[in-house]
Amino acid sequence: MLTRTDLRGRVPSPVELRATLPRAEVDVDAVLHQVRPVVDAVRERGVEAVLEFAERFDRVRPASVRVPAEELARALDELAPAVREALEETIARARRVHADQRRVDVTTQVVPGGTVTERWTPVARVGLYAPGGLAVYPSSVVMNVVPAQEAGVESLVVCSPPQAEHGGRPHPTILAACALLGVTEVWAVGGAQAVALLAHGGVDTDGAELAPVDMVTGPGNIYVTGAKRLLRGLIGIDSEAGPTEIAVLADETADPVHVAADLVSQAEHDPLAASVLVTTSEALADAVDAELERQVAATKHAERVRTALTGRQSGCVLVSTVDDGVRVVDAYAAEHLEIQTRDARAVAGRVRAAGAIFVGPYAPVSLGDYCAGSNHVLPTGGCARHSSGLSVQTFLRGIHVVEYTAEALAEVAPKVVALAEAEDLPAHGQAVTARFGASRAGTEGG
Ligand code: HSO
Ligand code: ZN
Repeated sequence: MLTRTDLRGRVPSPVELRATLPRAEVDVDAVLHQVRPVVDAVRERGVEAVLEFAERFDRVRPASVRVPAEELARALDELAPAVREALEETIARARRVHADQRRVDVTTQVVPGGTVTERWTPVARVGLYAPGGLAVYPSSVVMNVVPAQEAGVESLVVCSPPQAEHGGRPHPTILAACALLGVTEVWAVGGAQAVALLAHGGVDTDGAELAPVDMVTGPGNIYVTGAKRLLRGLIGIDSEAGPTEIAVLADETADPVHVAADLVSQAEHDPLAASVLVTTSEALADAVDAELERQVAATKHAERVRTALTGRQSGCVLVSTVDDGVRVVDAYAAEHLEIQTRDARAVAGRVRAAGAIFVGPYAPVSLGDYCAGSNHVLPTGGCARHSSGLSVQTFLRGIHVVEYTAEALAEVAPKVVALAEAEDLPAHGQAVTARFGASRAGTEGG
């Protein structure tokens, strides 16, 4: 089922590797001409425009956009107890991991009397987007809200599309997740218009205000991503989310049933999802293929999964050694990487590019999607080469706080002046010497 690429007996160059490895092509720029008028309309006409787009795209016109507090509480009351318990466990585990990510301020004494402190300060107000439609993921609400809360973000607002079958409110499990997390501000708005409303702020039909946010995070479709691309700068964003990806690096010790199940699990998200097997064992590749046929036939979303697995973004790469495999998965930089080899932990230690690494036979990606404690908002499309997943750090800014005494400044003044002159910026030097020397004495004298 997986298209094979045989790299045994040779180690391709980095350029060749990039050209060889399968990857989905998502052209966000191609939708910008559709997204721009939506963003402009919301900037100019606020909630009025939001309601028009709701009618057009979501086929419902909510009476108001802000979700009343009692509806959040009701959604939680009506949530199935098993789902509530599972979400509570997810939240508790994620909180433990993310609480440990908090940073302490560090003060460096550069010279006697001269210090620089890096002060970690949370973003003041954050908007979190939770998709509706095909993908209703309360788990993603948890993965966005928990790191923001643990970072100390004081003001949080969640946006999610209005649903016709739920009276123009977001999906009830999204509302219930918000209630469990202690999020009290939820607005029923989706798509590009949600990102625009968060960025510009607006006033609801009943006068309730949505204050503009400093940052928007959360997964969404290509229009949401397009709006983030257009509004980046006015607001901060997390990395642009593309279709989900799993790569499995396996040798002959891997269990083909597990490997196939994990490849199917992420293919279930999206016909454009990528499932990639990198292996030293042709026998394992054959066994995984046979297992995929069996498992795909039996799975609920068989059509979507088959499209993903047979798409050009998925495939199987044969390599000579596990270390060659590490080179391949590094070049691919998967959102999720599983290591199913002998000495899996040591192999994982040699990997340099992945959004998250799942080590050994008992750490499937779907554990990480829900209950590992790790975050599941991770860099896709090769962005794991330079970016990390969502964490407390995403919501913090490190502010350098500089404190120097007169003596410490005087001591370094000639160096500031020398550099200022080398850059032909004499006023820079003057700003230092003005504090000492003749002109200072003149001022005091006058
Ligand atoms: N695998 C997805 C996250 C998710 N899975 C949500 C299930 N629900 C991207 O990491
Ligand atoms: Zn998933």
